[in-house]
Amino acid sequence: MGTDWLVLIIAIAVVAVLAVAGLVTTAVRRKPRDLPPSTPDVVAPPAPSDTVEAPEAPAEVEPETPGAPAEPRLEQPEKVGSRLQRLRARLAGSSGLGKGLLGLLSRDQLDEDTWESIEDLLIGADLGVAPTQELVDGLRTRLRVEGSSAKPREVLREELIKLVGPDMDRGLRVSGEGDAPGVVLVVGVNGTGKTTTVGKLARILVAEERRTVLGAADTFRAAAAEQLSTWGERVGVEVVRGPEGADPASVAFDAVKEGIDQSVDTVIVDTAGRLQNKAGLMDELGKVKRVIEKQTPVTEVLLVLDATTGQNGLVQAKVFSEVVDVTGIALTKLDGSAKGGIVVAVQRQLGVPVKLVGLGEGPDDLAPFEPAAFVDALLGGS
Ligand SMILES: Nc1nc2c(ncn2[C@@H]2O[C@H](COP(=O)(O)OP(=O)(O)OP(=O)(O)O)[C@@H](O)[C@H]2O)c(=O)[nH]1
Ligand SMILES: [Mg+2]
Repeated sequence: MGTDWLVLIIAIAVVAVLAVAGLVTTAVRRKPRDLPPSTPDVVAPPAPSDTVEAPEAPAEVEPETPGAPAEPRLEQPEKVGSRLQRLRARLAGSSGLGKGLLGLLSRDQLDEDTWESIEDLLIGADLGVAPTQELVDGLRTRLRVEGSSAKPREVLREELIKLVGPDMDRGLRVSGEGDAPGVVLVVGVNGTGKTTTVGKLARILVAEERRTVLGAADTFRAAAAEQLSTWGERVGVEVVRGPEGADPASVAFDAVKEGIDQSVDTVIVDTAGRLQNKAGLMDELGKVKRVIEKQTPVTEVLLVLDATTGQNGLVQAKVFSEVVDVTGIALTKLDGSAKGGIVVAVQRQLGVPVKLVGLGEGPDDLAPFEPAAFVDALLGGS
Protein backbone atom coordinates (compact mmCIF):
# COMPACT_ATOMS: atom_id res chain seq x y z
CA MET A 1 0.00 0.00 0.00
CA GLY A 2 2.75 2.41 1.08
CA THR A 3 4.84 1.48 -1.98
CA ASP A 4 1.85 1.95 -4.33
CA TRP A 5 1.34 5.45 -2.99
CA LEU A 6 5.01 6.16 -3.39
CA VAL A 7 4.98 4.95 -7.00
CA LEU A 8 1.87 7.00 -7.71
CA ILE A 9 3.38 10.15 -6.19
CA ILE A 10 6.62 9.65 -8.14
CA ALA A 11 4.61 9.11 -11.35
CA ILE A 12 2.61 12.28 -10.78
CA ALA A 13 5.80 14.19 -10.00
CA VAL A 14 7.47 12.95 -13.19
CA VAL A 15 4.45 13.92 -15.28
CA ALA A 16 4.38 17.33 -13.63
CA VAL A 17 8.09 17.91 -14.23
CA LEU A 18 7.70 16.88 -17.87
CA ALA A 19 4.74 19.18 -18.31
CA VAL A 20 6.55 22.14 -16.82
CA ALA A 21 9.65 21.39 -18.87
CA GLY A 22 7.46 21.21 -21.97
CA LEU A 23 5.95 24.59 -21.26
CA VAL A 24 9.31 26.17 -20.62
CA THR A 25 10.75 24.78 -23.84
CA THR A 26 7.80 26.09 -25.80
CA ALA A 27 8.20 29.45 -24.18
CA VAL A 28 11.92 29.48 -24.88
CA ARG A 29 11.37 28.33 -28.43
CA ARG A 30 8.66 30.87 -28.94
CA LYS A 31 10.79 33.67 -27.65
CA PRO A 32 13.54 33.52 -30.27
CA ARG A 33 10.90 33.19 -32.93
CA ASP A 34 9.24 36.38 -31.71
CA LEU A 35 12.42 38.26 -31.10
CA PRO A 36 14.06 38.76 -34.48
CA PRO A 37 11.21 40.62 -36.11
CA SER A 38 10.57 42.66 -32.99
CA THR A 39 14.19 43.68 -32.41
CA PRO A 40 14.34 46.47 -34.97
CA ASP A 41 10.98 47.67 -33.74
CA VAL A 42 12.23 47.94 -30.20
CA VAL A 43 14.02 51.11 -31.19
CA ALA A 44 11.37 52.32 -33.57
CA PRO A 45 8.12 52.41 -31.55
CA PRO A 46 9.06 55.18 -29.12
CA ALA A 47 9.61 57.47 -32.07
CA PRO A 48 6.12 57.48 -33.56
CA SER A 49 4.40 57.40 -30.18
CA ASP A 50 6.71 60.02 -28.79
CA THR A 51 5.92 63.16 -30.68
CA VAL A 52 3.81 64.84 -33.22
CA GLU A 53 6.66 65.21 -35.65
CA ALA A 54 7.05 61.46 -36.12
CA PRO A 55 4.71 61.01 -39.10
CA GLU A 56 6.73 63.44 -41.10
CA ALA A 57 9.98 61.53 -40.63
CA PRO A 58 9.08 58.02 -41.86
CA ALA A 59 7.07 59.44 -44.73
CA GLU A 60 10.13 61.14 -46.12
CA VAL A 61 12.75 58.57 -45.16
CA GLU A 62 11.07 55.58 -46.73
CA PRO A 63 10.87 56.50 -50.37
CA GLU A 64 14.50 57.46 -50.47
CA THR A 65 16.12 54.47 -48.79
CA PRO A 66 14.93 51.42 -50.72
CA GLY A 67 15.37 52.95 -54.16
CA ALA A 68 19.05 53.65 -54.50
CA PRO A 69 20.92 53.29 -51.25
CA ALA A 70 24.28 54.11 -52.74
CA GLU A 71 23.16 57.10 -54.76
CA PRO A 72 20.12 58.67 -53.10
CA ARG A 73 18.32 61.31 -55.11
CA LEU A 74 19.62 64.49 -53.61
CA GLU A 75 17.79 67.76 -53.66
CA GLN A 76 19.39 70.93 -54.94
CA PRO A 77 18.85 73.63 -52.36
CA GLU A 78 18.10 77.11 -53.60
CA LYS A 79 21.00 79.55 -53.86
CA VAL A 80 21.13 82.13 -51.12
CA GLY A 81 21.01 85.37 -53.11
CA SER A 82 17.45 85.17 -54.30
CA ARG A 83 15.89 84.03 -51.07
CA LEU A 84 14.93 87.21 -49.27
CA GLN A 85 13.53 88.59 -52.52
CA ARG A 86 11.47 85.47 -53.09
CA LEU A 87 10.16 85.57 -49.55
CA ARG A 88 9.45 89.27 -49.62
CA ALA A 89 5.77 88.84 -50.25
CA ARG A 90 5.37 86.80 -47.10
CA LEU A 91 6.67 89.62 -44.97
CA ALA A 92 4.82 92.40 -46.72
CA GLY A 93 1.65 90.37 -46.86
CA SER A 94 1.60 89.37 -43.24
CA SER A 95 2.64 92.61 -41.75
CA GLY A 96 0.46 95.44 -43.00
CA LEU A 97 2.69 97.52 -40.79
CA GLY A 98 4.36 99.41 -43.61
CA LYS A 99 1.10 100.17 -45.34
CA GLY A 100 -0.46 101.37 -42.10
CA LEU A 101 2.46 103.63 -41.27
CA LEU A 102 2.66 105.09 -44.75
CA GLY A 103 -1.05 105.81 -44.75
CA LEU A 104 -0.78 107.74 -41.50
CA LEU A 105 2.41 109.59 -42.43
CA SER A 106 0.97 110.70 -45.76
CA ARG A 107 -1.88 112.60 -44.14
CA ASP A 108 -1.91 116.33 -44.78
CA GLN A 109 -2.07 117.12 -41.12
CA LEU A 110 0.19 115.17 -38.78
CA ASP A 111 -1.60 116.02 -35.53
CA GLU A 112 -1.11 114.45 -32.12
CA ASP A 113 -3.81 111.85 -32.76
CA THR A 114 -2.02 110.73 -35.88
CA TRP A 115 1.28 110.39 -34.07
CA GLU A 116 -0.45 108.42 -31.36
CA SER A 117 -1.89 106.06 -33.97
CA ILE A 118 1.60 105.64 -35.40
CA GLU A 119 2.93 104.75 -31.95
CA ASP A 120 0.13 102.25 -31.43
CA LEU A 121 0.93 100.58 -34.72
CA LEU A 122 4.59 100.26 -33.83
CA ILE A 123 3.95 98.95 -30.33
CA GLY A 124 1.44 96.49 -31.81
CA ALA A 125 4.19 95.23 -34.11
CA ASP A 126 6.31 94.34 -31.06
CA LEU A 127 8.85 97.05 -31.69
CA GLY A 128 9.08 97.81 -28.00
CA VAL A 129 8.53 101.09 -26.19
CA ALA A 130 11.97 102.67 -26.40
CA PRO A 131 12.57 101.99 -30.13
CA THR A 132 9.04 103.22 -30.87
CA GLN A 133 9.77 106.48 -29.12
CA GLU A 134 13.07 106.82 -30.95
CA LEU A 135 11.50 106.21 -34.32
CA VAL A 136 8.63 108.59 -33.73
CA ASP A 137 11.00 111.31 -32.50
CA GLY A 138 13.23 110.80 -35.54
CA LEU A 139 10.29 110.96 -37.92
CA ARG A 140 8.80 114.06 -36.29
CA THR A 141 12.08 115.93 -36.42
CA ARG A 142 12.82 115.07 -40.00
CA LEU A 143 9.36 115.79 -41.28
CA ARG A 144 9.36 119.12 -39.46
CA VAL A 145 12.81 120.13 -40.71
CA GLU A 146 12.35 118.92 -44.25
CA GLY A 147 8.80 120.26 -44.43
CA SER A 148 6.81 119.72 -47.57
CA SER A 149 9.85 118.57 -49.52
CA ALA A 150 10.01 115.39 -47.40
CA LYS A 151 8.82 112.19 -48.98
CA PRO A 152 7.21 110.23 -46.13
CA ARG A 153 8.11 106.92 -47.69
CA GLU A 154 11.79 107.78 -48.04
CA VAL A 155 12.00 109.24 -44.56
CA LEU A 156 10.27 106.23 -43.02
CA ARG A 157 12.48 103.84 -44.96
CA GLU A 158 15.67 105.52 -43.83
CA GLU A 159 14.61 105.79 -40.21
CA LEU A 160 13.52 102.16 -40.10
CA ILE A 161 16.79 100.96 -41.59
CA LYS A 162 18.66 103.03 -39.05
CA LEU A 163 16.63 101.45 -36.28
CA VAL A 164 17.25 97.90 -37.51
CA GLY A 165 20.99 98.55 -37.56
CA PRO A 166 22.56 98.51 -41.02
CA ASP A 167 26.09 98.32 -39.64
CA MET A 168 25.79 95.26 -37.43
CA ASP A 169 27.97 92.34 -38.39
CA ARG A 170 25.45 89.76 -39.54
CA GLY A 171 27.82 87.29 -41.09
CA LEU A 172 27.27 83.78 -39.81
CA ARG A 173 30.55 82.39 -38.52
CA VAL A 174 30.57 79.05 -40.24
CA SER A 175 34.33 78.73 -40.75
CA GLY A 176 36.97 77.69 -38.28
CA GLU A 177 40.60 78.65 -37.97
CA GLY A 178 43.00 76.88 -40.28
CA ASP A 179 41.83 73.38 -41.09
CA ALA A 180 39.33 73.20 -38.25
CA PRO A 181 35.65 73.31 -39.12
CA GLY A 182 33.42 76.13 -37.96
CA VAL A 183 31.02 74.93 -35.27
CA VAL A 184 27.51 76.37 -35.05
CA LEU A 185 25.70 75.54 -31.82
CA VAL A 186 21.95 76.01 -32.13
CA VAL A 187 19.99 76.73 -28.93
CA GLY A 188 16.56 77.98 -27.94
CA VAL A 189 13.23 77.28 -26.25
CA ASN A 190 11.40 74.19 -27.49
CA GLY A 191 9.22 74.50 -30.53
CA THR A 192 10.88 77.69 -31.74
CA GLY A 193 12.23 75.95 -34.86
CA LYS A 194 15.75 74.85 -33.92
CA THR A 195 15.83 71.54 -35.75
CA THR A 196 14.10 73.03 -38.77
CA THR A 197 16.60 75.88 -38.81
CA VAL A 198 19.54 73.47 -38.54
CA GLY A 199 18.12 71.56 -41.51
CA LYS A 200 17.51 74.70 -43.54
CA LEU A 201 20.93 76.10 -42.67
CA ALA A 202 22.57 72.88 -43.80
CA ARG A 203 20.86 73.40 -47.16
CA ILE A 204 22.20 76.94 -47.39
CA LEU A 205 25.71 75.60 -46.75
CA VAL A 206 25.23 72.86 -49.32
CA ALA A 207 24.08 75.48 -51.84
CA GLU A 208 27.32 77.30 -51.12
CA GLU A 209 29.23 74.07 -51.66
CA ARG A 210 30.41 73.87 -48.11
CA ARG A 211 30.94 70.42 -46.65
CA THR A 212 28.79 69.99 -43.58
CA VAL A 213 28.11 67.53 -40.75
CA LEU A 214 25.11 67.76 -38.42
CA GLY A 215 25.08 66.69 -34.77
CA ALA A 216 21.79 65.57 -33.22
CA ALA A 217 22.53 66.54 -29.64
CA ASP A 218 18.84 66.66 -28.79
CA THR A 219 18.87 63.17 -27.33
CA PHE A 220 15.81 63.84 -25.25
CA ARG A 221 13.49 62.33 -27.85
CA ALA A 222 14.31 59.68 -30.44
CA ALA A 223 12.21 61.57 -32.96
CA ALA A 224 14.45 64.61 -32.74
CA ALA A 225 17.42 62.77 -34.24
CA GLU A 226 15.09 61.16 -36.77
CA GLN A 227 13.79 64.58 -37.81
CA LEU A 228 17.31 65.88 -38.30
CA SER A 229 18.41 62.78 -40.21
CA THR A 230 15.60 63.36 -42.67
CA TRP A 231 16.87 66.87 -43.33
CA GLY A 232 20.41 65.56 -43.79
CA GLU A 233 19.47 62.72 -46.11
CA ARG A 234 17.65 65.01 -48.50
CA VAL A 235 20.82 66.91 -49.31
CA GLY A 236 23.42 64.22 -48.60
CA VAL A 237 24.67 65.66 -45.32
CA GLU A 238 25.85 63.25 -42.65
CA VAL A 239 24.05 63.35 -39.31
CA VAL A 240 25.86 62.12 -36.21
CA ARG A 241 23.46 60.84 -33.59
CA GLY A 242 23.47 58.85 -30.37
CA PRO A 243 20.96 56.61 -28.68
CA GLU A 244 17.91 58.19 -27.09
CA GLY A 245 18.84 59.52 -23.67
CA ALA A 246 22.56 59.68 -24.51
CA ASP A 247 24.61 62.49 -23.09
CA PRO A 248 24.07 65.45 -25.45
CA ALA A 249 27.63 66.59 -24.88
CA SER A 250 29.03 63.27 -26.05
CA VAL A 251 26.96 63.38 -29.24
CA ALA A 252 28.11 66.94 -29.85
CA PHE A 253 31.69 65.83 -29.26
CA ASP A 254 31.33 62.92 -31.71
CA ALA A 255 29.77 65.18 -34.35
CA VAL A 256 32.62 67.65 -34.15
CA LYS A 257 35.16 64.83 -34.15
CA GLU A 258 33.53 63.43 -37.27
CA GLY A 259 33.65 66.89 -38.82
CA ILE A 260 37.35 67.19 -38.07
CA ASP A 261 38.10 63.66 -39.32
CA GLN A 262 36.20 64.34 -42.55
CA SER A 263 37.77 67.80 -42.91
CA VAL A 264 34.38 69.41 -43.41
CA ASP A 265 33.84 73.17 -43.42
CA THR A 266 31.07 73.36 -40.85
CA VAL A 267 29.49 71.30 -38.08
CA ILE A 268 26.01 72.34 -36.92
CA VAL A 269 24.84 71.01 -33.56
CA ASP A 270 21.12 70.83 -32.72
CA THR A 271 20.18 70.82 -29.04
CA ALA A 272 17.10 70.12 -26.91
CA GLY A 273 14.96 73.08 -25.94
CA ARG A 274 13.59 72.09 -22.60
CA LEU A 275 13.62 75.07 -20.35
CA GLN A 276 13.51 73.22 -17.05
CA ASN A 277 15.40 75.70 -14.96
CA LYS A 278 18.28 78.01 -15.49
CA ALA A 279 20.76 75.93 -13.52
CA GLY A 280 19.94 72.72 -15.40
CA LEU A 281 20.13 74.52 -18.71
CA MET A 282 23.39 76.12 -17.82
CA ASP A 283 24.83 72.74 -16.83
CA GLU A 284 23.73 71.05 -20.02
CA LEU A 285 24.51 73.73 -22.61
CA GLY A 286 27.64 74.76 -20.77
CA LYS A 287 28.85 71.17 -20.87
CA VAL A 288 27.98 70.74 -24.55
CA LYS A 289 30.03 73.82 -25.40
CA ARG A 290 32.94 72.90 -23.13
CA VAL A 291 33.15 69.38 -24.47
CA ILE A 292 33.06 70.56 -28.10
CA GLU A 293 35.79 73.06 -27.34
CA LYS A 294 38.15 70.34 -26.17
CA GLN A 295 38.60 69.87 -29.91
CA THR A 296 37.90 73.20 -31.57
CA PRO A 297 36.12 76.47 -30.71
CA VAL A 298 32.41 76.98 -31.23
CA THR A 299 32.37 79.77 -33.81
CA GLU A 300 28.69 80.72 -33.64
CA VAL A 301 26.03 80.23 -30.97
CA LEU A 302 22.76 80.74 -32.78
CA LEU A 303 19.71 81.46 -30.66
CA VAL A 304 16.46 80.50 -32.37
CA LEU A 305 13.49 82.69 -31.50
CA ASP A 306 9.88 82.30 -32.65
CA ALA A 307 8.67 85.71 -33.88
CA THR A 308 5.05 84.88 -33.11
CA THR A 309 5.71 84.58 -29.38
CA GLY A 310 6.53 88.29 -29.13
CA GLN A 311 7.72 89.81 -25.88
CA ASN A 312 6.96 86.63 -23.98
CA GLY A 313 9.29 84.58 -26.15
CA LEU A 314 11.89 87.25 -25.68
CA VAL A 315 11.87 86.81 -21.93
CA GLN A 316 12.46 83.06 -22.31
CA ALA A 317 15.14 83.58 -24.93
CA LYS A 318 16.93 85.91 -22.60
CA VAL A 319 17.60 83.03 -20.22
CA PHE A 320 19.54 81.26 -22.97
CA SER A 321 21.58 84.32 -23.66
CA GLU A 322 22.50 84.43 -20.00
CA VAL A 323 23.60 80.80 -20.08
CA VAL A 324 25.63 80.72 -23.29
CA ASP A 325 27.39 83.44 -25.14
CA VAL A 326 24.90 83.95 -27.99
CA THR A 327 26.47 85.44 -31.13
CA GLY A 328 23.52 85.53 -33.50
CA ILE A 329 19.75 85.17 -33.68
CA ALA A 330 17.65 83.19 -36.10
CA LEU A 331 14.15 84.67 -36.03
CA THR A 332 11.67 82.05 -37.23
CA LYS A 333 8.02 82.16 -38.29
CA LEU A 334 8.19 85.77 -39.41
CA ASP A 335 5.85 84.67 -42.20
CA GLY A 336 3.00 84.06 -39.83
CA SER A 337 3.58 87.11 -37.72
CA ALA A 338 2.40 90.66 -38.03
CA LYS A 339 5.18 91.57 -35.67
CA GLY A 340 8.13 92.66 -37.75
CA GLY A 341 9.14 94.99 -34.95
CA ILE A 342 10.41 92.04 -32.96
CA VAL A 343 13.61 92.18 -35.03
CA VAL A 344 14.53 95.47 -33.41
CA ALA A 345 13.26 94.50 -29.95
CA VAL A 346 15.26 91.27 -29.84
CA GLN A 347 18.47 92.91 -30.97
CA ARG A 348 18.07 95.59 -28.35
CA GLN A 349 17.28 93.24 -25.51
CA LEU A 350 19.87 90.60 -26.28
CA GLY A 351 22.50 92.86 -27.78
CA VAL A 352 23.03 90.41 -30.64
CA PRO A 353 22.19 90.83 -34.34
CA VAL A 354 19.48 88.90 -36.16
CA LYS A 355 21.43 86.90 -38.74
CA LEU A 356 18.79 84.63 -40.24
CA VAL A 357 15.04 84.81 -40.72
CA GLY A 358 12.64 81.92 -41.15
CA LEU A 359 9.81 82.76 -43.53
CA GLY A 360 7.91 79.54 -43.98
CA GLU A 361 7.86 75.79 -43.56
CA GLY A 362 9.43 75.03 -46.91
CA PRO A 363 12.97 73.61 -46.85
CA ASP A 364 14.48 76.74 -48.39
CA ASP A 365 12.39 79.25 -46.48
CA LEU A 366 15.33 80.59 -44.50
CA ALA A 367 17.26 83.66 -45.55
CA PRO A 368 20.19 85.73 -44.34
CA PHE A 369 18.81 88.87 -42.76
CA GLU A 370 19.44 92.16 -44.55
CA PRO A 371 18.05 95.36 -42.97
CA ALA A 372 17.35 97.24 -46.22
CA ALA A 373 15.66 94.32 -47.93
CA PHE A 374 13.68 93.65 -44.78
CA VAL A 375 12.47 97.24 -44.50
CA ASP A 376 11.61 97.32 -48.21
CA ALA A 377 9.59 94.17 -47.73
CA LEU A 378 7.78 95.69 -44.78
CA LEU A 379 6.94 98.83 -46.74
CA GLY A 380 5.80 96.80 -49.74
CA GLY A 381 5.44 98.13 -53.28
CA SER A 382 8.47 99.96 -54.59
N1 LIG B 1 5.67 79.05 -40.63
C1 LIG B 1 6.88 78.71 -40.20
N2 LIG B 1 7.03 77.59 -39.46
C2 LIG B 1 8.25 77.27 -39.01
C3 LIG B 1 9.39 78.07 -39.29
N3 LIG B 1 10.46 77.49 -38.71
C4 LIG B 1 10.01 76.37 -38.08
N4 LIG B 1 8.69 76.23 -38.25
C5 LIG B 1 7.81 75.17 -37.75
O1 LIG B 1 7.86 75.14 -36.33
C6 LIG B 1 7.64 73.82 -35.84
C7 LIG B 1 8.67 73.46 -34.80
O2 LIG B 1 9.94 73.36 -35.43
P1 LIG B 1 11.14 72.49 -34.84
O3 LIG B 1 12.29 72.76 -35.74
O4 LIG B 1 10.76 71.10 -34.62
O5 LIG B 1 11.37 73.21 -33.43
P2 LIG B 1 12.43 72.85 -32.31
O6 LIG B 1 12.86 74.13 -31.70
O7 LIG B 1 13.49 71.98 -32.86
O8 LIG B 1 11.54 72.05 -31.29
P3 LIG B 1 12.05 71.08 -30.10
O9 LIG B 1 13.05 70.15 -30.69
O10 LIG B 1 10.80 70.42 -29.64
O11 LIG B 1 12.64 71.98 -29.05
C8 LIG B 1 7.66 72.93 -37.08
O12 LIG B 1 6.35 72.61 -37.42
C9 LIG B 1 8.30 73.81 -38.15
O13 LIG B 1 7.87 73.47 -39.45
C10 LIG B 1 9.20 79.28 -40.09
O14 LIG B 1 10.11 80.07 -40.34
N5 LIG B 1 7.93 79.53 -40.50
MG1 LIG C 1 14.22 70.13 -32.28
